[in-house]
Formats: sequence, C-alpha cells, structure tokens
Amino acid sequence: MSRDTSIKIHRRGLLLGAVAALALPIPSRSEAAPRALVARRGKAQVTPEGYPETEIWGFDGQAPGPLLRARQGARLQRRLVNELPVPTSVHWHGIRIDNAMDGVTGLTQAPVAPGEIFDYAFDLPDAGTYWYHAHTNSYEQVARGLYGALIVEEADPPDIDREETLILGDWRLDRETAQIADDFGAWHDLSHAGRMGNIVTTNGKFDLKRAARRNERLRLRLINAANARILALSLVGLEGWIMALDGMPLEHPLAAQGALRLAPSQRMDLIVDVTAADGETAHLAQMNDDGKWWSQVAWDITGSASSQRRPRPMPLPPNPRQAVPGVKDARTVTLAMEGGAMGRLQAATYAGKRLAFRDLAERGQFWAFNGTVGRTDAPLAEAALGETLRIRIVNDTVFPHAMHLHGMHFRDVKDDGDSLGPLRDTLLVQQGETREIAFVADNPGGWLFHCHMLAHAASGMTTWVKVRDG
Ligand SMILES: [Cu+2]
Repeated sequence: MSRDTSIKIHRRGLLLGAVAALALPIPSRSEAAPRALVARRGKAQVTPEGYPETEIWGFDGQAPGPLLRARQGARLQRRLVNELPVPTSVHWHGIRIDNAMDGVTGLTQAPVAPGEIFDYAFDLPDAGTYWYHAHTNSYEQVARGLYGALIVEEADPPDIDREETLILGDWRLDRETAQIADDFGAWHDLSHAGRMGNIVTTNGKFDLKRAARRNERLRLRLINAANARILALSLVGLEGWIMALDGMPLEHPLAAQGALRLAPSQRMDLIVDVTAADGETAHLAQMNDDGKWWSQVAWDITGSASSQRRPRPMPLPPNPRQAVPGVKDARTVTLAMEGGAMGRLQAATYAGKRLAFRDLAERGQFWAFNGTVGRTDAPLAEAALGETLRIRIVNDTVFPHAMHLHGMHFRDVKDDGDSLGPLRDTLLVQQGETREIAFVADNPGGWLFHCHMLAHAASGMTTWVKVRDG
C-alpha cells in the first residue's frame, strides 16, 4: 500500500474523531504532555552588534522561534503556553491540516488567553518548507517576532552537502532606541502597502554570515516572514535551481536566475552549488528594480568540496494529492478586490452596514472583497468535499496583494485551464491584475482566504471558504 493511501485512511480516521471519541480508551495519566511552545517576551540582537537589544515577542522568547523539524507522515504536537499579556494562537502556514488545528481565532478556535494553553496536534501529509506564526492580531504579533520555521523532511531526501533554513523578517525599529515601533495599525500602513520595516533580518540577524566551500551543494529553504515586504532576492557566487514553492516540489525545477520574488508568507526551496572561488564571498542578496544588490546572507568561501560541480539534481519527490483535475469544467467564484489609498471604492458593507469610504476609513477599514469589508458569517464560497473550485481574483486596487488560502494548496490557472501553474498556498496578485486559482476542496472545514500583507488582512481583506464534510 502506498504512503498516499495510508495517509488518506488516517485523515479519514481523524474526521470521524468527534464521533469515535467516546469509544476510544481514555489516555493514561502517564502519557506525557506535548512539548511546550511558549509565547513570551524576549530580547534579540536584531540590529548589528554594539547596538541595543530589541524587546520582542517570540516563541520560546526567540525571534524567530525554534526551528521545528519532523518527518513526512509524522504527527506534530506542541502545547502553546501563552505568557504574553494578550490572547494569541498559532497558525501552521501551508500545512494541509485538520481544521480545528489551523489556529485562526474566531473561525477555528477561541483565542488563547494570557496564562492559558492550547494543545496543537496534527499530521504532516506533505514534505517541504513551512512556517508557523501567530494568527491573532497578526499584523502586530508577527511584527513583534511571533514566527518560526517548520521543516517537514522527505522520506527520500535529495543528495546535498547540507541545508540552511533562512527565514527573513522585516522589523520597524525606532532609530534611536532600536525598539519595535508600536504604531501597529497606523492608517498609512492599513491603506497603502502595509507595514514595512527598516531592517530585514535573516534568522533574526541583520548580517548573517556563514562559511561554505567551493562546489559545495546547499539546499536553501527561504521563508518570507515579513508583514508586507515583497522580497526580490538574487544569488551571487551561487548557481542552482528552484526546487519547490510554498513547500510543494516543482515537477520541473527552474533555473534560479534573476530576481527571485518572494511575497509575504511565500517559501522557496533552492538547491545551489557554490561557484565562488576559494577566498571569495557568495551571497543571497536583495536587489532593487535597477539590478543593484546588497548582501542579505554572506558565505565566506574557504577550500573546495570537490574539484567540479555535481550533475543537475533530480526533482524532489512529489507530495500526495498534487493534481488539480477538472479545472476546465469547475465552478468559478469571483473575488473582486477594491479599496485602499488612491482606489475606486466608494462604499462597502461593514458589520452589516453600508458605509461610505470615508466612514470606513474612520474605522480603520480600507479594503473590500466583493463590496464587503472583512470576514462575514457567510463564506465567499461553499464547496462540496472533493469539488474542484476556481476563484477569479480581480485586483482593482493600485497595490499588490499576496492572497493566502488556508488548508489547501491551489494552482494558478492559465489559458482558461489548459495549463496550470505550480501548487502554492499564496499568490501575489499585482495591481490591476486578474488571476485565477483552482484547488480541490478536499479538506473539510472553514478556511481563511486573506491577504498576507497583514495590515490589509486587518483592514478588510479577509474572507473564507467552506468545505462541506462529506
Ligand atoms: Cu493586500
């Protein structure tokens, strides 16, 4: 029996959990409590050495939080312990998860109050690069540092020398004190491009330095944990391939050339060879539109791993359920995005009332989906279990938006369904652009669908999709 089938059976078992619970043996007292993941205050050296430390909120007091690693098919369990002064929750971004574990307060769970706990336990059906982050007032909590990497290892991993997980964060710090600017929800951020920082870190460090050898083969797992910043990255002294996007392997890896664009919450797995010579420095760089670049991560090259480069890598092993069949005949739902500064939104419905744009603005609400601000009781769409659904996203605003679907990955639809893009969980939709996505609604429950520019999500760009249970 293939692993694919056994996972499906296990998932089915989970769905029946509510009914079957009475028949299950009561866990013995000796059963250990899950490992803790403590949301609490901490300090971090976000700025270069010599500058003051920054007070952050982080999982286990660190930003980023601990790197979580598990094998594909394993079950991950963590007890969230909330030692923050405010309620919180954890979303396991990109995991095709049991709905009750998705961490969205108000939709899949109640907020975890200060001093309280919540036990997360879920299966990991897919290998790949994922991350976890607070999903309660996330425009503030993620900006304060409540995020970390979640790596799910393939049973049959690629042949590399070593891997590095690189999680990029964007901090808005007061230039005098190096403390986080507490202007969360500032109207300019809500109504324009979101909360941009003034320092971009890798694994919490402003200038991450590493060592490598010539012709060494590295797997780089890139994660954009920024609130709103779309990263344009490039490789200097490294050459290789894009192997996976948002955790999901590409059937045909792409050459990693030019600007590697990573919208908020997106991930990219690269396999790269060090082509810089002994004594040189290789870089993961940020670049601007003019092609100018500056170092984000630097690898000092000493010695060589082999005398020549290795052959091109094989694609990563596919995850289960990567196919999206029946797209051409699938039902299509439209999501019209409007609002923001310099937009055309005249009025929209907010909390059941039709309000003019200036009245919405007074309430800090600047964006609408299909004429409605924020999540309502009724979902954007309700799908039958297993139905393939298309969503046409019309961006009638002058800003790009990174649309993230919880619980299921989608493909973007090209040529009216004749070709499909890579399987992803977050799609960057540029200003004025119309894009279409399609996914198999095979995960029952209520799933958030929102902009991952987190200030936008808090200012109207949040809706949800309901998948019926059978
Ligand atoms: Cu947005």
